[in-house]
Amino acid sequence: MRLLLINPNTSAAMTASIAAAAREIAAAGTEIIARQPSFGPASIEGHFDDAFGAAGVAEQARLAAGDGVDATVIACFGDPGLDAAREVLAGPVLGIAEAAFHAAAMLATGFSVVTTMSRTCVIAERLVQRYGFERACRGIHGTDIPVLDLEAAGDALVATLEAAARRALAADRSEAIVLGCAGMAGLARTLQARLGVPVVDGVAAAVKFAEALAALGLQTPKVGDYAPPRPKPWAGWASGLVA
Ligand code: 2AL
Repeated sequence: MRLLLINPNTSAAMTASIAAAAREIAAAGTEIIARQPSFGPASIEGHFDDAFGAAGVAEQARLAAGDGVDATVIACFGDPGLDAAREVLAGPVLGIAEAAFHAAAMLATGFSVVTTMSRTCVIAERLVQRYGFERACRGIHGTDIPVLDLEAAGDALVATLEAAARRALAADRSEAIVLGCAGMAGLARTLQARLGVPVVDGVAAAVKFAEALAALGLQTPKVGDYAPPRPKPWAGWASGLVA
């Protein structure tokens, strides 16, 4: 199957590392097609960044429509542009936060999210509410690690995440950790070995769920809420996308 992996930020290094993590976990027959927006911020760490990330996901989803993509993963923990991508793509579209919450809730009665900048906690909190995981998600914890610092994750950074996860597990009385950034994809196994509880990376979870949904022959419904966008005149730089 062909799996479109959209990194909603414009860091080429992060797109490459997310794609590598996805290829490591993907089935032998899964081709990972990694894309990033042609515009927007190098990392998504707040509402303004998130708005442009969503537009960038919409751009890349629209450009990939008709390319024979079987499923799509949006690899940023805010799941920006998820609904927009579902309107223009036929196959299942999964956000990594959505996938990680589902996986963690299937493993443990309660999980904690350990994320990047504390200011992104509200974005994650709103996603927990949107997806209905208020009972299972027992806490969301910022580490104030900037997203782009994850690209060169050394021992000190991993130790910071481990310490934050330990505090979260104790304070929240939870039994699983969800990593709150696509840039943490390569760290899940190390942290899981150290913590002794499930550590869910949303990129890996979304890739495996996408493969499962595609294998089940399940698609995004093209009626009602996810019907294709209605044709109408567009103005400005994005008009080429809808011509
Ligand atoms: C993210 C992420 O996954 N990618 C990005 O640019 N920002 N998430 C986050 N909580 O900082």
